[in-house]
Amino acid sequence: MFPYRPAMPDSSAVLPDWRASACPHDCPSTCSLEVERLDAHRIGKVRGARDNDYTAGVICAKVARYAERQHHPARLSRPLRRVGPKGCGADGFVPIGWDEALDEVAHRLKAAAARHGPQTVWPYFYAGTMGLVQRDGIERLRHAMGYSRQYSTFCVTLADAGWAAGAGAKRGADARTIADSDLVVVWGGNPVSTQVNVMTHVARARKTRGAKFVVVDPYRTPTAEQADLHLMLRPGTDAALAVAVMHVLFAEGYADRDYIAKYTAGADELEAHVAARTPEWAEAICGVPAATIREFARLFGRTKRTFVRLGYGFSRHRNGASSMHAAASLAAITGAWQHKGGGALYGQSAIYRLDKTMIEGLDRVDPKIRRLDQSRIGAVLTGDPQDLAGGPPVTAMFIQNTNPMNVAPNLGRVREGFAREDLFVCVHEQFLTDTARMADIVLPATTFLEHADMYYASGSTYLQVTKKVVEPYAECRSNHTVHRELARRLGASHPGFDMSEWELIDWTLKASGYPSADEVHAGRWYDKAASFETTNFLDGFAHADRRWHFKADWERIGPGWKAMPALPDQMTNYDAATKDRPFRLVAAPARSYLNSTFTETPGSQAREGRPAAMIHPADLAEIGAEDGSRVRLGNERGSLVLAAKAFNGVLRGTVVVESIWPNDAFEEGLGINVLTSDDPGFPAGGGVFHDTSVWVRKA
Ligand SMILES: Nc1nc2c(c(=O)[nH]1)N[C@H]1C(S)=C(S)[C@@H](COP(=O)(O)OP(=O)(O)OC[C@H]3O[C@@H](n4cnc5c(=O)[nH]c(N)nc54)[C@H](O)[C@@H]3O)O[C@H]1N2
Ligand SMILES: Nc1nc2c(c(=O)[nH]1)N[C@H]1C(S)=C(S)[C@@H](COP(=O)(O)OP(=O)(O)OC[C@H]3O[C@@H](n4cnc5c(=O)[nH]c(N)nc54)[C@H](O)[C@@H]3O)O[C@H]1N2
Ligand code: SF4
Ligand SMILES: [Mo]
Repeated sequence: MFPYRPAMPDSSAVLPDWRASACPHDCPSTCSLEVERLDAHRIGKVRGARDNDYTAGVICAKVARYAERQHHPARLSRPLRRVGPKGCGADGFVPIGWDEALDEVAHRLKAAAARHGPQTVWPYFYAGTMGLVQRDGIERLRHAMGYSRQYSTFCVTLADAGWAAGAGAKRGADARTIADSDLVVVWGGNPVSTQVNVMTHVARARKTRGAKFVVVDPYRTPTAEQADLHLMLRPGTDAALAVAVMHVLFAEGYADRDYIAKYTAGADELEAHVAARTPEWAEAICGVPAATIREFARLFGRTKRTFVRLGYGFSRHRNGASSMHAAASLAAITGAWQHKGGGALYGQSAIYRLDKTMIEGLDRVDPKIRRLDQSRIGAVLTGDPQDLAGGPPVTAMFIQNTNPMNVAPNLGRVREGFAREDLFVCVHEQFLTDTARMADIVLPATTFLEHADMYYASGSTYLQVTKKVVEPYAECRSNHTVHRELARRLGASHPGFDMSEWELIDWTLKASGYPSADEVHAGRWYDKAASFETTNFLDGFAHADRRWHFKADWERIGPGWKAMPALPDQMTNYDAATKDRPFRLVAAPARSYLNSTFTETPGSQAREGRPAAMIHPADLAEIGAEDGSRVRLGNERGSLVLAAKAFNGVLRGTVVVESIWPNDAFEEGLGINVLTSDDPGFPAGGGVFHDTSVWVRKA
């Protein structure tokens, strides 16, 4: 029985008071939560909703311990002004009042715009919260003021491009049907760490159907540990692997010719193209033994109900869009899409079809205003003329929901940019992050338990509307409140600034054909799932010809299309190992952190220990190091020192550093992204966080 009950006045709260909410963090699961409310200011336990059939009562440990974060002694409680040098700790900040802080921010943004024009101001945000009102409302302020636009490239750009090339729209098979599969392939993702709910559905398939479970990943992740077969490949070589699997599927009669004729385009050319690309050819590139590639291809070919869960990780390479297109194409060769429990899923964002005009101020977008690439923040702030698109320097920033001084690539250059004395920065945050330390003014932000919002899931089909569970901590204010306060001071007008959070949610839902905010909230979630026929594209894929495209039309997707192979193939333009930089670094997410979030909570810190470089014992021996040695990793961008961890769950030549640790967890004060490149991936940009060659020496 679900113990949720409607809100009661505090005085009568004798029984545990569980309130419904949704996880706001940047994770495809967007779990439905139940939060124990101890009183108007304090929460107790957090658990997953059992009667939501995607969450199914399971959430990750870091969110189950949310009280640690919510009531953390280091949470920001008041607006702060920096009096110490840029990058200083809490000691270098003094508390100020909200009016003084907001007046100052407005004054500095106005002064910057008066000097250089409005495009000198760069509002900067990402997905620290996935709530549409609190995350995306900054866009309304931007567009109403004519500030520089942002091209958001940290996360999904490469994967989106690769999936779109094949399917035409970002939607796919229903994750709940994983339970009906006979073979589940997790390709380039690590759901045990990054979206635990996938594993619930995999466990069901294994238990009830004896399903096989295959993982494709450069290292033995906690997910790979559970697999029947782990294809341990070199980073950035997924296309070679996928193409060799195609070779076997065609050559050994596993291709579903009827399905291919009805639902796909380009199969003849593809078959001819892969004929020479044997498992032996792929082994030389990806490092997976040819016999293992054949074994996997035959399993894939024999099984009708094959579900491919595509992660983001393998797309974070310069060639990642091509890898995504190649891996995603396998299900269209065997026709797995026709069977319940078959098909592929990368993300469901396209199913929700929300009208975001009011939240984002889309009616005020001026396409003539330049768009600055989020991942190129180092180049933008250090004045690269190409990145500035011929416009003025960026001299003022307002930052919410992201921590670029830690998570952005080419971190040395990012720090150089933030260190500029002529740059004004305001950061609205829950904690004094590495980015907040570079700010002139820091504003304290509410958490998802202290404001209303709406969320949709990428990994499932649920849309959720939430209300605050407790009162805002100390003087914290929501993002929306700050947008309104700044709009008033800056003279930005838009009807969205006159609405409450709830009114924005309600407007958006009604304009998009959903029930009202109150109705969706009362139902706790709204399932946007389509019929099996539609989720599995049996009524056609989302291209004009209704077919899966084996031959990608990259020109429609991005300006870097000329570098792309139209048919799935191994692209060579990535940061391959060289004699000087013989290792390939994968900077994968840590299980107990979520990007840079939760790096402050004691439970997560205790589980993660310290930053470590996981290296094959034979490689360690070759550099004269051993388990626990201090090693230095470096390349042309910089270097850093960390502890070596002998690990035989990688191929030789691969190094894995789970992240994203705060900068001060490292001896020299800069984190792992000092090594990662801000080169845009092909063909439309995108962060290449796992595409890095490095040297490793004993420190
Ligand atoms: N605990 C935890 N959960 C998270 C996050 C976190 O930081 N920590 N981050 C959240 C965010 S923002 C996102 S986008 C998602 C991402 O979730 P995932 O889809 O899981 O993607 P990544 O986390 O980037 O990487 C996952 C895996 O990709 C592998 N990988 C890297 N390069 C390659 C390659 O070339 N080929 C193959 N086959 N695999 C490769 C890595 O080794 C890693 O195991 O997770 C979200 N959830
Ligand atoms: N080395 C390496 N780097 C990576 C990655 C990797 O795999 N390896 N992954 C990349 C990816 S996929 C992503 S998505 C990015 C993500 O990087 P970020 O966007 O920085 O992600 P988070 O750490 O989740 O969130 C940032 C901040 O948002 C704040 N926040 C949360 N809710 C609110 C709110 O309601 N209001 C305000 N004002 N602030 C809030 C949190 O306190 C947190 O400090 O990192 C990228 N960087
Ligand atoms: S698994 Fe993801 S969505 Fe679910 S509680 Fe953890 S971080 Fe939130
Ligand atoms: Mo992400």
